[in-house]
Amino acid sequence: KVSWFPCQMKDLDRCNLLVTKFDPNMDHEHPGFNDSAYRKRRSVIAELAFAHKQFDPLPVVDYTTEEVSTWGEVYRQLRGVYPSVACRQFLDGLQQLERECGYGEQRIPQIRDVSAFLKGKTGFQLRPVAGLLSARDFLASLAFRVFQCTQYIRHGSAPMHSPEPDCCHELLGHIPMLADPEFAQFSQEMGLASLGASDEDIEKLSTLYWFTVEFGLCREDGELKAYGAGLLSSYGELMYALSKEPQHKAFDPEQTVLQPYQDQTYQPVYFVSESFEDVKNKLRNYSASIRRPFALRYDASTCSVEVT
Ligand code: H2B
Ligand code: FE
Repeated sequence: KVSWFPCQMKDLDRCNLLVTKFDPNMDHEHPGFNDSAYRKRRSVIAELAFAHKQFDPLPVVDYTTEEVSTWGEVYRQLRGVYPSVACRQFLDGLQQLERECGYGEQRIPQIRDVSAFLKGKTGFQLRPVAGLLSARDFLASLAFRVFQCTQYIRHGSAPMHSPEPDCCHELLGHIPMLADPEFAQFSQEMGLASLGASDEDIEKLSTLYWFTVEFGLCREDGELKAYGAGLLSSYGELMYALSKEPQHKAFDPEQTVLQPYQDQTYQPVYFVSESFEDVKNKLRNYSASIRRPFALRYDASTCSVEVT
């Protein structure tokens, strides 16, 4: 039996299953667990996401001085090391965001502005989400070039690490990459491959996503660089990933899907790609090997999926 999947953009309103694993209200280890003001603020921002419907204007958050200061701290530290550790496509994207979209230490960019920017670059757009989404719902949105984006910020006591995605992770880690056409293309292809896939195949796609989009490394003129958003938004893991400590393996989907992944601490293994072209082709071949009882076609003029 094939599970339900979205065929049009407005169907994404149903792709809202949250995973409460790292939620500050449920997880005793969360740095905000004992801070009632933080938890209250989180529910206000979560409400904005719950109330959002596709095609509504994206919500604007009036960030507090404290939130902006956490952002500034994260931005300053990471920005300082990007030129030597981030891949070229990331640096290009970030520079454009700084020039055209108000990125900087002084303010937290609004997803409304960022979404308009991305739409003009690669057709990707944002949609607010209240927290960590199920892999199936998250991947399904990518099929429509929609990136589900959290708007809250991590707790001020732990600026260098967040157990769950937050606006630093999305805006600094993911958005610059989504401004790259090649990267946008393979992100959408992973999304399309996920529609109607079995639970086992969703698990495999989610592992691939993890080791590429979240924690991927690549070679650039012989040097190791980061392109994964989980790395580019965590100073500690970024430095560790590029050091001699972890194992570095060549990216190969057949092998990568079998690698168990770590969401509690740093990865013991990272996968290195030669180029985005290479990742795109390998993912495309991998997706073609996923067996489904039907075929799909994406119609870019209507942003809808046809089942054939
Ligand atoms: N949810 C949210 N809100 N942001 C993500 O980056 C994210 C997610 N990533 N759910 C997904 C899961 C990813 O780790 C894969 C597809 O499981
Ligand atoms: Fe992410």
